Amino acid sequence: MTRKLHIAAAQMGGIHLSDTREQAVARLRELLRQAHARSVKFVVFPELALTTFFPRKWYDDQAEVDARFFERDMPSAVTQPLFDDARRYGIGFYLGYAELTQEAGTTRRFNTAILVSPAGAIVGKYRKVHLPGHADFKPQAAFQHLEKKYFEVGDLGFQTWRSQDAIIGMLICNDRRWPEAFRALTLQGAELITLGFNTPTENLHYPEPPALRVHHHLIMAQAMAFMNATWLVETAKCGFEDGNRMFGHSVIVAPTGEIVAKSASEDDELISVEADLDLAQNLKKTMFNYAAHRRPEHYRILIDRVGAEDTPANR
Ligand code: ING
Repeated sequence: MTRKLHIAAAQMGGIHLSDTREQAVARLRELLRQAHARSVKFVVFPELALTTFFPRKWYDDQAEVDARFFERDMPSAVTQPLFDDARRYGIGFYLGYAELTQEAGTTRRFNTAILVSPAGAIVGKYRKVHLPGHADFKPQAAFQHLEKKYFEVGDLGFQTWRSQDAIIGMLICNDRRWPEAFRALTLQGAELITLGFNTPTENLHYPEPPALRVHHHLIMAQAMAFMNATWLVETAKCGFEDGNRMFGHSVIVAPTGEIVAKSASEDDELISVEADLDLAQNLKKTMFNYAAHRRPEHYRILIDRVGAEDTPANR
């Protein structure tokens, strides 16, 4: 008897600076309603799903950033209706948002995702480890990418949780460019990895063809799912946000590395698949049987070295 879980990526179009949290939550609730209508049981919402991608802009006043873009409570009065709907439908979900918290008298700020059970309880939290971009203002750049300014590096590591008869792991956006993150989760048995993203169509550093950025996104998703023998749901917030474009191409990838569902728009759009959670069994017993084939005694360099160090001239 194989374990089936009807999963979905609930892609969002842009959220503008003038949009309210209530408007964003209303869109998430509509996507959840559509998911329920299709008998979906688990939904992955995007990264920073409650606000515009604010790290594209420099703000001098941190108090303004905290007030406009961060959540102090989750759920809050504004997001509670989403949790209530999910509980009523019996749907679990992943939600990305900007987390502000007080820990030991210090204000901490993270790019966060939570895993919520069909009972509406938060069963897991992940704080984004791989923060791309920069912390300084780049006057020459068409837009900024200030995740290193607004967020701390996540302090919860790469964890997995059992929920809905599956072992689920969470990542966020830039994490999908770092194979170590997927291996850390699947070494804990992750069989469904969830990832929300907000990826600019343009590269702020150099004129990279937009089609090439999408190509990178698609090959990484297929490769990471296959090489880690896991289902992978990657959900975009995309389209135009105050004139700044981000690409869509939300995908659901099977452990075989095949894209089994992909969004066709840059708007709010639900894509779903009845996933066989046991599809990876053969891969895990043979090709990607970690215990049989991995050789960590030769991997020390992966832990001991951060940046690349060129081979010595005399080698
Ligand atoms: N966005 C982008 C991402 O990793 C990025 C940032 C794009 C970094 C392209 C490097 C190259 O998809 C987020 N939010 O991480």
